[in-house]
Amino acid sequence: MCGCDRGRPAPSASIYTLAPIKLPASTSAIGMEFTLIPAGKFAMGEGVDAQEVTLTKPFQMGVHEVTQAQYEKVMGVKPSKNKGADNPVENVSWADAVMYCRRLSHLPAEKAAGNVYRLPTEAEWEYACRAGTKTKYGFGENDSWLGDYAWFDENSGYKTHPVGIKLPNDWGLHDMHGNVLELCQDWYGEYPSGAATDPTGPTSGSMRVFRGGSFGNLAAACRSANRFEGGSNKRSLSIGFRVAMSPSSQTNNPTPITLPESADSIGMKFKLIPTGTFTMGEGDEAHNVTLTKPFQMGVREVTQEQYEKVMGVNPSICFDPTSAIIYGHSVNPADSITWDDASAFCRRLSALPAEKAAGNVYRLPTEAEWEFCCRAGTTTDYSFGDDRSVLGQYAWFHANSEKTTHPSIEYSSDSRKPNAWGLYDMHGNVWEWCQDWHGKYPRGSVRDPTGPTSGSRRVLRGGSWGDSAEYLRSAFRGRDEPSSRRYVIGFRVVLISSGK
Ligand SMILES: [Ca+2]
Ligand SMILES: [Ca+2]
Repeated sequence: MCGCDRGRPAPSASIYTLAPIKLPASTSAIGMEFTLIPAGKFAMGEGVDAQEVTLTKPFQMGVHEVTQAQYEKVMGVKPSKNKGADNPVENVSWADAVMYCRRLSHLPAEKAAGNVYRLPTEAEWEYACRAGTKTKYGFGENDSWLGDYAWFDENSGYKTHPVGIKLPNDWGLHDMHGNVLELCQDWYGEYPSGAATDPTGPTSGSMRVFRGGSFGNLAAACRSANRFEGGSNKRSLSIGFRVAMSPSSQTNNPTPITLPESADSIGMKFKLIPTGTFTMGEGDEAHNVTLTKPFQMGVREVTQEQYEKVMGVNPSICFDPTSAIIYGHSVNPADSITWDDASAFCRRLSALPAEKAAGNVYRLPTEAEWEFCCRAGTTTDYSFGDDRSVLGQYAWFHANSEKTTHPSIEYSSDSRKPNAWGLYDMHGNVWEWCQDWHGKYPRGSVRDPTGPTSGSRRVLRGGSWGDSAEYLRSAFRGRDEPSSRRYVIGFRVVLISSGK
């Protein structure tokens, strides 16, 4: 890119920590340009809020905001109000942008290359915007230069303009200031206090982060550190996005969080799940769900041993002779359990003297609780990312199960990996009954949903040892009649306190 320094004084060493550098460039299958952003350390935020942030992994950042042509190529629709093939796409929500990233990642050429597209984290966005600067803008402090770099309220005519007309920053990125506000991956929240490494924002929230200001904002609102917030479904003609890209090998490790753990009188373990808001479902069904009450989620599926202890019978068909020899009983998940059986198990377990004395009440998870726990803060197809090639590390499914369930205990050597909240087999092993009747999701944002008041089938989640990868996705909804008894179906339970 030539002409980068036009209209701007030579940078002084006291303002710039890095001289302009030419970073490696690349292009996606649909012609989107990227620049490789190096790993590094920077001061995020401004004034008293500034925090040292370290980004340990290099990533590719879109050189431009996603254009209307690039959006239409992947999504097949033209939602923008201010039309122009090379103008940034706008009038898209956070949920739309996430779906765009997912579909782009699934294009055959991108999958083959192992490219996973996503929204940048807020830290990545600011790091890329600053491009090594510590100043108000990515080019320095002077408001009067902003017009060379950005479309904002003084020069935009109150509309978007084709991307890439204004000067790029020192890392070659255009329109980081102005044109459209850019969606970030994170929930909006207070920054963590102290230094942070690869921060991804709060684990839950009600608002998403938008950055960089837009054609409609004053200069000051376009600052590198300025934050906007809005709901996941908010659409506006000043909101668009750019995408980041990482190789699939880098996107499989959401940061694990250690939640408080407890055990009950029959040896089941539970994690205390925090309250929070998340985007449930996918595509047109995506909607914000807020869970206002903490609950404890079973770390694993209920085992055959635990089921028999409470119910006196074991209807399971899958049997693991090795575990029976080693442990004296089958520690595989209970299978061939009807919804009615699973509900009866919860009632009987709650009525055991030790459980009553402890004030413990058991029930099936609601569908919303189940998906919240399965996602563990992620927005990807699976709780570990979008890369199906590593599904076998986390789940028993048709490709690795050898047509049976597998032990559901912590000391099993062939246990699959847990999700970031320490929950096992949310994907695969056995389908898990949820409390809800199956039905259409409500529209808009909801709190503590419990599903339709009546129906003919109950919700099943997570897929099983007999299913292909598609059915194991965090958002995939299975369903069956409450009396259905199939050897791919089991359950896990939620524990709440009766308040005693
Ligand atoms: Ca922008
Ligand atoms: Ca499961």
